[in-house]
Amino acid sequence: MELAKDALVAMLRRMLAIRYFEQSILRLFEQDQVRGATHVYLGEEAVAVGVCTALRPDDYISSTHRGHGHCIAKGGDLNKMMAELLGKATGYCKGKGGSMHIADLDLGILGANGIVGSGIPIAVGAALGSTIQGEDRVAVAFFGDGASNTGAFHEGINLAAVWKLPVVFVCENNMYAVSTSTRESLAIGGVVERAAAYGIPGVQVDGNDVLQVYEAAREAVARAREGKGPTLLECLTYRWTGHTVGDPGLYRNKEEVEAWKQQDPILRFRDYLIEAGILTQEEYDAIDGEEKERLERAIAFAQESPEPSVEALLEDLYA
Ligand SMILES: Cc1ncc(C[n+]2csc(CCOP(=O)(O)OP(=O)(O)O)c2C)c(N)n1
Ligand SMILES: [Mg+2]
Repeated sequence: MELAKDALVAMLRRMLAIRYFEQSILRLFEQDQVRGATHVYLGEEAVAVGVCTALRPDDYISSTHRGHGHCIAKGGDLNKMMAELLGKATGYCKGKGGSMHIADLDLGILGANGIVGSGIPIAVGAALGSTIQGEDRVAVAFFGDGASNTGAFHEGINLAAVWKLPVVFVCENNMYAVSTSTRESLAIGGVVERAAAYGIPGVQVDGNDVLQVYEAAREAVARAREGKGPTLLECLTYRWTGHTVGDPGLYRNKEEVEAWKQQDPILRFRDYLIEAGILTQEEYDAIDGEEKERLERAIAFAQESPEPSVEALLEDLYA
């Protein structure tokens, strides 16, 4: 399906927002303004944006420890996200959760998650709930190549396949799980091959090509919504930085990292938009500038926000 210019620009904006959000996090972390462990999504922007563009606002996503991109792509509030990362009372979790606990149920964002693989059964549960309630909401589970080796993946995907639940399993294969290359953790050609074991379609795409991701996600979402069951979508991509902020990534060589940076998903999309005559360089620059400014405003909002009060420490406790 051809996307209108507005939709393409919205995709570009979200990819830029993710890029500037993550770059700011690296900087703010160094300045001790970001608290707690944080994993950034630089280089993987096309996956979250391509997939979320294929979703309705009331569809669900479950996320991972590397969740900022998913949240922004599904429409998350940059101010509340930034405030959460800076530990401020105006943040998504009132400054008490940090990067890996951001959720926005009104937007169908079921939450980032520090337990590798655990977003998968959460998405399957949301899809089951949607089905039981007679709704046609689809759930997307974002997860990594590493997560595809957990029990939660196999249990979740099998149940969804058997019950034909409206789930799209989106594997973000960024080639590493911390320092372990997929060369050492997969005995097959790709995570996608596992789809056959569950009797569902498996599709592998260039995860740095936002339109290719979108097109594959659109088909998988349509199939799920029609009651035909889940799809496993493997997006090949690469994380530009270390596993966590602060990891020098000594297990990868510079040439490999540089080669992937040449496949920058934002610059590739920009070049496409300009070459196809959809945007001029001037329009691109204006959009780029606006997204940079939006991010600066989010940082200012977070920095000017109050710390949580000492009394708030005992609020929102469920155990
Ligand atoms: C159940 C569980 N096991 C191990 C960890 C430690 N851990 C955190 S992230 C990670 C690697 C995840 O790799 P992948 O799923 O490929 O996601 P990526 O970090 O590449 O986005 C591991 C092993 C964890 N958080 N939870
Ligand atoms: Mg990985």
